[in-house]
Amino acid sequence: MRSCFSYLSKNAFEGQAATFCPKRHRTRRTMAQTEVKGIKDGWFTELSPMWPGMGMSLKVEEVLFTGRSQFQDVCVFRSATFGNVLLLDGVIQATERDEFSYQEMITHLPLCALKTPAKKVLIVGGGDGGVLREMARYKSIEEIHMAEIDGMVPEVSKKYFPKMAVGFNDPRCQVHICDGIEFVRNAQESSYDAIIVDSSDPVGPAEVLFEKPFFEALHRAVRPGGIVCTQAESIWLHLDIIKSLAGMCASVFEGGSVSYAHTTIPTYPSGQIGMMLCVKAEPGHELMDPRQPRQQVPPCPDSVETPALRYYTPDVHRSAFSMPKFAADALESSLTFH
Ligand code: SPD
Repeated sequence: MRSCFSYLSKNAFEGQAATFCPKRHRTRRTMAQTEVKGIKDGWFTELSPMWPGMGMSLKVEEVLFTGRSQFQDVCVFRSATFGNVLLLDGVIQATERDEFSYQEMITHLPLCALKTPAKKVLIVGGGDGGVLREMARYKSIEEIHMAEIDGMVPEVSKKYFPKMAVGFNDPRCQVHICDGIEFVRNAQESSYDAIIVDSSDPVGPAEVLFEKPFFEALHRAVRPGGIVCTQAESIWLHLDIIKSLAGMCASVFEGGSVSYAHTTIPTYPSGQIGMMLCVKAEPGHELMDPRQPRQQVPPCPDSVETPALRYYTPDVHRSAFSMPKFAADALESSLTFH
């Protein structure tokens, strides 16, 4: 098992100096000086066998950071029109311009669906801090745990994506740099109201986060009536993955429910990405339908620290579960509510 170290988020910036030294990595090189996989002639193109025959391109102004962690290549560049862009192993994780659509939806769909306000929540992955920023809006939440495998990601995010990483300052947040699967396995049974798995694609370090043993551990760790929400790829490119994920989730969350919701986002492959929402059965209670928003996201004034919501509304919540016919037909037998 990999070693795990934790810190309360308040101390994270001090901890950064001891554990993260950007000078060891290449920073602020010009395009001519830096060779980054996927960047050629001033353009980054995202190529992967997961979306064969296509590639999203962004014009690069400046490469700000490149590094190799124990797990993956990490790169940040300033784009011409989407602000700073975070790449892990050459795949876009977040851009300053459109990250909110994904971070808001993967967070507020599960938290607003809950019958009672969440008090204790877990993020697996999510090291860029976007989901953490969204969770920190809820005053009901007393504890936010994050289990992120790659310590380089939060540190890079704090430096190059300060508006996304703002939640690391929240005193309710405990960051654990460790294997998320081990963390969930060791969690107290039925202890979380909601668990959000904000993973990258199922190649490399995130592959295991799409497999049954991990979902069995998630099921154990979430409370009855609680909800697990995981990144679940695109209906345009990954119907096969979504279908087998939904089938596996249905077998693990037996007696509960499994639903797929989606959001639009221009810089993810095909401009769309989804989330699988798995509700744990609560004996003696009516099965919770996550398509209904029951909680409100506490309003917050638009500020430098935390921007007001830009994507999520209760109407968007309800409509996020409606799918085009081809996807609804393909997934009908695997989903509880659609
Ligand atoms: N194809 C990229 C999918 C990335 C999903 N995770 C993004 C992390 C943002 N917090």
